[in-house]
Amino acid sequence: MPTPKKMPLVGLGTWQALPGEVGEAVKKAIKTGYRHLDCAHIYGNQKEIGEALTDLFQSGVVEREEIFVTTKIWNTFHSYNAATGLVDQMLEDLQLEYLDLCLIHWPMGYQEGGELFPKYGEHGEKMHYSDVDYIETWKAMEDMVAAGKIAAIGISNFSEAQIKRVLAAAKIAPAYLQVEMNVYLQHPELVQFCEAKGIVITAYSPLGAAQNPLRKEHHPLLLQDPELKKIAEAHKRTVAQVALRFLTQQGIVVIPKSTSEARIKENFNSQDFTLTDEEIKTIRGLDKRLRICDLSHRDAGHPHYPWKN
Ligand code: NAP
Ligand code: SBI
Repeated sequence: MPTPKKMPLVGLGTWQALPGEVGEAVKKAIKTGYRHLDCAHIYGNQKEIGEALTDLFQSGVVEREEIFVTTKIWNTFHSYNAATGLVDQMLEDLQLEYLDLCLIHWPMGYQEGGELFPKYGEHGEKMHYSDVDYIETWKAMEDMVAAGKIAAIGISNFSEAQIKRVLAAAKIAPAYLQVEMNVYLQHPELVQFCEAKGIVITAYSPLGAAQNPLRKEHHPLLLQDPELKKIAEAHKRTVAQVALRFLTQQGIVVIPKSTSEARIKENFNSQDFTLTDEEIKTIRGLDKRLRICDLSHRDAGHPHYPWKN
């Protein structure tokens, strides 16, 4: 049975880390000191990550027990059999005997058995849904914990109401929630709720998701924020480091994505300074409740879409 570990406060994001680059990024990150990787089946790069991890283990750079690996069950694998089958496939792809954390990627299930994005419509603007309830997916993950294949389980992109539903049905309560969170999307109510329930939050897109295809031209760029720039200058740090430290100083885990060695290091070296109460207050005032990773244009009609306006 794998022993659950504490999730390290800074992890490496791997979405949009390209084939041919992601393995090197993982190696650079581990050599820099990262001990936490955020992966997902839908990113399409887990085989390369698995090869990089095996190289790192075989060359003695790091041991399996020292790293925390998260992955996620994609929306087309929500039924019990599909979810358990996918966990086995992800273990094989990542070349691991167990996952430290497995998340349900989104609460909405999509039609199973075919493409990862079963789209239709003249411009592929609609999605074939499945009516599988995420509670069924949760039960599959609980059984994979009992089978020793996963150490901890959690959810991603779930609303507070949906988390309450999982808590009510669960034998194993969710230990982690991954959501979009950064200076422009601070979720104060959700943070309070998770604290009360003992759920650790992981902030995805902690730097503002500049490369997310869902970002609109008019969305302000967090890394160019003038207030953050002033605070960064006062600490002789970068805006990215301030944005990450703002979250980790509250105990929120961050998973910035980078494939550049310099930025991988910059992001990791964001933990050895402290923002003052005054600076925290200023940054709290920058919240815009700006969600970039918003699928409502396509999925708002899904019965389990998390964010109803
Ligand atoms: P992010 O980490 O906020 O931003 C990544 C972008 O910032 C990349 O373009 C990266 O480019 C650049 N960057 C990284 N470090 C930088 C620095 N120090 N200075 C300037 N630019 C920097 O956005 P994200 O990729 O959306 O989120 C991070 C991770 O969260 C993902 O990789 C994924 O693992 C996870 N995620 C999960 C979900 C979910 O549904 N659960 C959704 C989105 C993301 P370079 O690579 O060129 O450095
Ligand atoms: C993908 F692989 C393709 C599209 C896409 O859009 C929404 C955000 C997301 C996701 O669901 N999880 C991510 O990390 N990125 C994604 C991933």
